[in-house]
Amino acid sequence: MLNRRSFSALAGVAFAALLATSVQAQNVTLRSTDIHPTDYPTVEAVRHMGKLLEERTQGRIKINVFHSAQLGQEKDTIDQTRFGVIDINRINMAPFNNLIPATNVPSLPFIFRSVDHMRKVMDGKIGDDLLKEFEKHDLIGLAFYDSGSRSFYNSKRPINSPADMKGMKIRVQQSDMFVALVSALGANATPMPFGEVYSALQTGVIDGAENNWPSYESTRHFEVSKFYSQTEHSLSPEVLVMSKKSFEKFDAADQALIKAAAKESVAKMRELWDAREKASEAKVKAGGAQINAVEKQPFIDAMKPVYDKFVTDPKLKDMVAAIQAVK
Ligand code: GTR
Repeated sequence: MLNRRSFSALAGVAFAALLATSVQAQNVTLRSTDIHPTDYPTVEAVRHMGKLLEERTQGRIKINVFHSAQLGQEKDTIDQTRFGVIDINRINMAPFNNLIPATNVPSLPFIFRSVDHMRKVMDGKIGDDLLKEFEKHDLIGLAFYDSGSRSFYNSKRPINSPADMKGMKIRVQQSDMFVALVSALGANATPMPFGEVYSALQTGVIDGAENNWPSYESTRHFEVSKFYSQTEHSLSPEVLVMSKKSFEKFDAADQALIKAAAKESVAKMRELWDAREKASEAKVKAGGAQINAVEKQPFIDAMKPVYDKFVTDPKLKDMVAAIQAVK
């Protein structure tokens, strides 16, 4: 006969065993966030990931992408994702810079020689190691997406050398590294959420900002800030992260499916991105943007202090060297 004590001990063991054998998820729709509009390549790529998951789980797992910042501006969505209120977040590396020091490295000015170099680095071991960094912060790093190259644009004049930027008020992402990058050029950095930039440009609160072709175009910033100078100073990639809380609700097989679908969406993203970049460039030109090429070396030299300030940790120094060594 079981006495009361051994009965409750047994019940405890049985309960623990039940918890350990996680039940296969049924009818789950993951909430994913993106600040970009519905037709933007990042939004479409996460939808593609959702389609793959839906097919492979016979409809058990789906993704609903909340585009156009419906769930908030990037910086605000980080904690919501860590807490599991948002399941998936497509976000730039920059808003993570202050929280996760290693994310500064791929955002650094002129760290990549070309888009191909960036893709090779982010697809390889350096990228995989960086994805793991997110786990310490209650997030699962799923994949990196491209973000083209970021250049300065403003409403005053074409920028040909750092001296042309002196005293200009330039909006940056909410990252100390980006503040330092703009300050190194003698301009005044104004960190601000993406969604506030159009009216800040329009009202003259800021003189300019920096971004890639598709963002310059989709936000219509070109209407109020027509000088786009191709400094191409940062290739800061996008990252796709998942809430660890949400991820751990799935069994190992589903977790593997989620990771695989995310990785597979990268190719789709790149295909869409390459086409969108060209289309956006043509659209802003037709819309009156004045584009100028820029000699990069003076900008590379002026931004050197950013490395001195943000790459002090030996691990980050190694990471910079490893990136530079990728051929
Ligand atoms: C875009 C990027 C966004 C965000 C935005 C910004 O290029 O895709 O994730 O970082 O720039 O400047 O805030």
